[in-house]
Amino acid sequence: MKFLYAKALGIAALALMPLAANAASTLEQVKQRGSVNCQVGRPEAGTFMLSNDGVWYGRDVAVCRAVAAAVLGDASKVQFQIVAGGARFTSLANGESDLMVRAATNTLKRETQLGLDFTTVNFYDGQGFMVPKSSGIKSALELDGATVCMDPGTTGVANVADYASRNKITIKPLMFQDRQVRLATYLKGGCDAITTDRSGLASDRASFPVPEDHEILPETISKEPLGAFVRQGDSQWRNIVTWVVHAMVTAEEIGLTSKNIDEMKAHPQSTDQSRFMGLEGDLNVGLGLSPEWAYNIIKHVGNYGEVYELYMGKGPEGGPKGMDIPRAGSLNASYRDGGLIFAPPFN
Ligand SMILES: N[C@@H](CCC(=O)N[C@@H](CS)C(=O)NCC(=O)O)C(=O)O
Repeated sequence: MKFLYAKALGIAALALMPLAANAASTLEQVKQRGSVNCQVGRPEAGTFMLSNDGVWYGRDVAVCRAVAAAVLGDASKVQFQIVAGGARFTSLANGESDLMVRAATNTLKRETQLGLDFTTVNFYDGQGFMVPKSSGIKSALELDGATVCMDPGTTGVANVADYASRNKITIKPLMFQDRQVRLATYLKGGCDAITTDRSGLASDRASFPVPEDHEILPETISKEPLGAFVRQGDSQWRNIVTWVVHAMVTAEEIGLTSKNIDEMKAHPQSTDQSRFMGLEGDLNVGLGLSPEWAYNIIKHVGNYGEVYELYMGKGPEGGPKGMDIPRAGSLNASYRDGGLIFAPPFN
């Protein structure tokens, strides 16, 4: 009986094998489709913004574009997809997107219970609080008894509970999934403070009628390593998304920018530059991409530092204002300057 059962299972497994082997990989699907399906958040300053003529740009959008540049040689070949915050993980797990880049934090639970893999960090954030300056509040520790507006589907909820418990204070959460409602409630005095990742607070503040009237308090109450998620079970695609971000970091480390890369391609300064640009070696082979994959990212999107300055830094000259979050001295500085931005070696 046991044997028969095992045999039946074996046959069933065999019957399933050709199906699995034939299922197109994410890379093949993207190539066939000719575009990358990339889930981002609703337009907000810094991370995922939409220009008046309908072009997406921003810190997280740059990761979508870099993947398209690496895989298809064209950073514009991205279908940007927005789903409500509460559905972001299930939508990706169900196959609607090839990747999701929307200020999502890597956590043990998310990486092990949702059928998803985290790739790598493109921004180290941490949760903070913002209050109206008129409140006179100067520290999060003064929020004892305060009502704080937050998004129910985020890491922020447990962080606030943990922070309150550690500091023996009481914080009353007021949950609104809809960002506009959350911000409107805060602006009308419906809650004493608002909380989310600090870069999210900067972007919330940028949307206020008088940003200077609001203060982000000094305490950072959590670790929020943000980056792209992909579906579990396709390690080639996971490698592609992961190493696309590592390539942006590496380019900065070896002195390649969107502005100088053509000149460097004509006159490489070192063998690591040559290998990176696909002039020698075989770095592309295991990824299943063309030798120009990394060159295309830097040429069409830029290196890590360039993207940071455009969206999290000052912003382009004459263009939209960046979030003005200083990189120097922060976790997002290069490891050479004491930060955590570090790409593993390419060889
Ligand atoms: N890093 C935190 C917070 C992320 C966050 O605030 N996400 C926002 C921006 S994408 C969101 O999804 N809000 C709901 C929405 O935009 O629909 C997390 O991963 O939970």
